[in-house]
Amino acid sequence: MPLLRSVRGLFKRPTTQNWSGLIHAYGRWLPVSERTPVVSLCEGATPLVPAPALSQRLGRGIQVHLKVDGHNPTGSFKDRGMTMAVSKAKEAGAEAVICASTGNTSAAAAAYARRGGMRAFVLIPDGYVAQGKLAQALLYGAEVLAVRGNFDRALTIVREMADQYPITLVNSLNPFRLQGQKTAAFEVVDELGCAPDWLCIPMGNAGNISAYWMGFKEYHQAGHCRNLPRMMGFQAAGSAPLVNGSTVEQPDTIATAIRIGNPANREKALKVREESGGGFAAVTDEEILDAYRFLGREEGVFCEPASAASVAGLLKRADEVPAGSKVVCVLTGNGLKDPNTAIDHSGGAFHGDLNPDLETVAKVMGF
Ligand code: AN7
Repeated sequence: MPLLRSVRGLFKRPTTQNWSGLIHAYGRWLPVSERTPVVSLCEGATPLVPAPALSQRLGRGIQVHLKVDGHNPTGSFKDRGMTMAVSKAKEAGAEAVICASTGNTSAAAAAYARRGGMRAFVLIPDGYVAQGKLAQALLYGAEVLAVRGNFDRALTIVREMADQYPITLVNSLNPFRLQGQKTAAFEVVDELGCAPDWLCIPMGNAGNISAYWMGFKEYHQAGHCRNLPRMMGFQAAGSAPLVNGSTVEQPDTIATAIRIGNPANREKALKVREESGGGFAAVTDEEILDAYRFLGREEGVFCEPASAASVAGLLKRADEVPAGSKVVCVLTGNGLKDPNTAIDHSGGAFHGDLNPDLETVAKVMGF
């Protein structure tokens, strides 16, 4: 049956054959050894999806791809960092991990810590974590501590906790987090065959932009790509300390994942901007929601609001993208994380309370 075999071959994604997580795939680039007990949920190898509608909207031969990191096991890029941080914590004999989180870090920390046989403590800003993320942390078996205060306050507390008690911090201040996250840049280059001209990414604590840049630089140095991207970081206008150049005491945005006023990786991020010739900009909640809906309706991609900031930023700075450029927008988290924002802001057509008969249904459908 040669035909059947060849068709089967066509539908196989070569990169996921025997894929058993990013530490196995990229171990030689990571600070691990044979003694490291790898805690993995087969994270990584996320799709780089072409974005034809977005490319057409930009015009001038610009090609946009979406790095859909919401395909990771807990639905966000945090899994890349957490497989490393938790494996190294286990190697060091840790029995518990702690993080502050706007939601995604807590979900990832909970999943990986429990899989590694450790306890997980997560501090979240009470009332400002999307429903799906809270559900995950609880279901994975973390101890969830919701504090009256924002993320920045929670991070201060967990840093002090990790200083004073035998518990490992797994926020992006933990250097193993960024090591794991840099593999996303490797995957982009492996798939595109080069680095993009522009890399658009949302920023909260600015760990991910720093990790991507580290990955691109390492691959470049090793001769895997000839070019390096301009790193374009985007923040929500109501919480844009890296754009304004100063801490925001009361950060505010619909994109709760990046509702962060005092970024932990501020210095690193400024260095990335300088070294890459990149730029930072703020996007309003309205621009974020426009990009969020556009991705859903025109590309069939459902990301969370914070992730859409990368596309909102690209659209805002579109005039500066050179003709013929390759652009990658990082979609950091899955849209299902935040069903409430989707339902409230989809602009979708919902016809409720209908009589259960053919006539009614046909009428609503316009027949
Ligand atoms: C979907 O989960 O900080 O600039 O505590 O969840 O590396 O902080 C989340 C951050 C972008 C920003 N997109 O990344 C947390 C947390 C999503 C995110 C970011 C986050 P960084």
